[in-house]
Parts: sequence; C-alpha cells; structure tokens
Amino acid sequence: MLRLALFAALLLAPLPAWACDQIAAAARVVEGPRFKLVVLADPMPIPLNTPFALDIRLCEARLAELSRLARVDAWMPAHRHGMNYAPTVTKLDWGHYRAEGLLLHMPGEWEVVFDFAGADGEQRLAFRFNAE
Ligand SMILES: [Cu+2]
Repeated sequence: MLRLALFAALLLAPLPAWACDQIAAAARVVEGPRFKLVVLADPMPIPLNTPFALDIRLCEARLAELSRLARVDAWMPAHRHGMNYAPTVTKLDWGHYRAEGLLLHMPGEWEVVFDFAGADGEQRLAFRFNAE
C-alpha cells in the first residue's frame, strides 16, 4: 500500500522544467509526407568521437506498422563520406526504434538518414546538423 502511495505521488509530481526544455531543444522533428519523426539523441547533444544512440518515434502515422525503419546512417555531404561504423536498429514498440553505435569522427555538417521500408514503398527522411 505504501509503495502504491509512493508511486501515485511520483505520478502527480511535476517533471523538472529543465528536463522538458532540454528534450524540446534537443529533439529533432523531421516532417515526412506520411508521418513525422521525433528523434532524441542519447547522450544529448550528439557528441563528437563518442558513440551515441538515437531514440526514434514515428508520430502522426497512419498505419505506422507498415513502415519499418530498416536503416539508420549518417554521412557528411560536403566530404562525401559516411561513418566508420554501421549502426544497429532495434524495434522497441510499434513506431518506436532505437539506433545504436553511431559515431561522428569529424566536426562539421552531418546528415542523419532514416530509411523506411514497407508494403507502401520505401521512404527516406533525414536531418542535417553541425557536429562540433
Ligand atoms: Cu568529413
């Protein structure tokens, strides 16, 4: 009973504002034609020369289960090279994925690419950012 009360108290406690602000500032929202992606880096912000992971959610998706996140990758458009590692993608839940093992080995502009495959065809979404 005490544990239940503690749990209820935790549920009612407000989240620290800094957590929401940090998440809102760090989240990347990528608008696609059929759904949008909300991407959070772990750790954040995305570090240089250190492995990081991405938490990826398909939002506002109709039939999200038809679009499977098949691949996550990153490359530097200006230098025309990718990473030295191939990240792994794990499905956590419907429309919720985690990509691990990304590592950016150079400062500069990177593009993170998300390739989806499904019964309704292939789709690529991406965002660019400056790693420093
Ligand atoms: Cu480069």
